[in-house]
Amino acid sequence: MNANKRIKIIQGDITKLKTEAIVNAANRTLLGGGGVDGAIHRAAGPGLLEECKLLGGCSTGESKITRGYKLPCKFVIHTVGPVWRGGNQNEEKLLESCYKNSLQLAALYEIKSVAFPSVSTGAYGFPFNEASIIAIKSAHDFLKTNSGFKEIIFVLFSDSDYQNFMNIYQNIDSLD
Ligand code: AR6
Repeated sequence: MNANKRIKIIQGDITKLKTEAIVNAANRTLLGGGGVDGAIHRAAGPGLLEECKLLGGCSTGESKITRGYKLPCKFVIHTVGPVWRGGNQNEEKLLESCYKNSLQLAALYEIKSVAFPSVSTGAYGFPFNEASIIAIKSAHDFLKTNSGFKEIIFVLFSDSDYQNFMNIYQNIDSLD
């Protein structure tokens, strides 16, 4: 199926999703934090933290996988987005790596459905529009070469982020 038809955009709380895997916007310790990371750990319960403690942290732009514990999803893919430092610290490439590595890890585990939050655009301060373009292009590129992958869902927490993301998605060029 056409890559565009396998991209979904919704507004809501990612911890409620029954998709096979959800992605967590974590930090390098993988030991929890605020934002979506805090929400995922709260909803998953203490088993998630216990498994995360065994992972030895995660570098920026990389991803690691755990089970979902009390979450409705089966797996959590933890990725560490870059902190925005003005744009000259390789932030764009690192954010692209978060999406690519998370999707490759999903494929390795034979996961066919993944939901992403807007990585790095909260506490880490990455400009929303640029981050959204990177997210959409990375997802599209992955789907083009992974025809068996069912869907990539972008979950926007606030209504304004949802509206902005939809606008960007509808107006983005160079998706073939
Ligand atoms: N479902 C979906 N999206 C959410 C949810 C939710 N339940 N809660 C927040 N968001 P952030 P970052 C959105 O700050 O910028 C943590 O402390 C939020 O509105 O969670 O990558 C980590 O431990 C925003 O659009 O992640 C790190 O230290 C997006 O998720 C640091 O924050 C990302 O915001 C990571 O910062």
